[in-house]
Amino acid sequence: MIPSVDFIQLESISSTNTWAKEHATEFNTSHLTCITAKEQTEGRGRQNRKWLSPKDTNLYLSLYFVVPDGSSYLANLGQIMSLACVELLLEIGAPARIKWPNDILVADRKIGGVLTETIPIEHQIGIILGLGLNVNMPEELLKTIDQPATSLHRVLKKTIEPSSLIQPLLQHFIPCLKQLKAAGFAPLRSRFEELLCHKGKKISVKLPQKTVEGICDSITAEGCLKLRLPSGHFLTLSIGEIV
Ligand code: BT5
Repeated sequence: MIPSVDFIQLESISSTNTWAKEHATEFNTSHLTCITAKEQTEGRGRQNRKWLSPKDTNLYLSLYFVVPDGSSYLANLGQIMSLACVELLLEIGAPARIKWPNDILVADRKIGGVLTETIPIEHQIGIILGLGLNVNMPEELLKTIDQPATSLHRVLKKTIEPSSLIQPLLQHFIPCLKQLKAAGFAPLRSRFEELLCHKGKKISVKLPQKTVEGICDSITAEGCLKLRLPSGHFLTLSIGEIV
């Protein structure tokens, strides 16, 4: 069943993920709650990195929903958000790709990122799936980011109203979520792999203790990255950051 969606549109807040966490008990758990803000004063990336979130320029969105305790696909939720976002970007003409596990790039520059957080609730897990997507980010601000970054405005040479992307994003995300819940990541695997920006390329992956190098070979049915090492052996990674 496609869940109903409750929309909450906010002006300026610290972070849509933080706000969703703080208000989670107020949401209808049989629905999907979609929270967006026009500005984030403390937008967050992973490992408490900063997500630049100026007013009235980009999309800052968090989805809140619950899944059963012990669900095996928690690590794939961020991946299907990046998959849905890339499908949306392709639809509107931006040649987007996924940087495993869930960054969104256009022409090797970061255009969006996903932050997945969870909260325990009785017999269930509350999921907060945050997406930041640069829509009309000014060039001066893009330059202040400490890695190559881009925006839809730069790629498509036009201004887009960020809120106009919410419905089309959900139209891609909801069927992916439905499929993930019903059959796991396996049916989504090949499309996800097809959209990788590094497939077949030499990459370095930063792990908690060390960095490994190899060829980005494929994605497993669980969404892990299969790396072909210089020795010819394969290493399957469930976490890590391509650097
Ligand atoms: C991410 O983290 O890519 C996840 C970003 C998620 C942001 C959304 S916005 C809605 C929701 N509410 C939140 O508070 N967060 C979520 P990570 O992979 O750690 O990337 C962070 C890094 O990306 C930073 O260290 C910068 O290098 C770069 N960065 C920061 N702001 C950026 C921006 N607007 N566009 C592109 N890159 C950016």
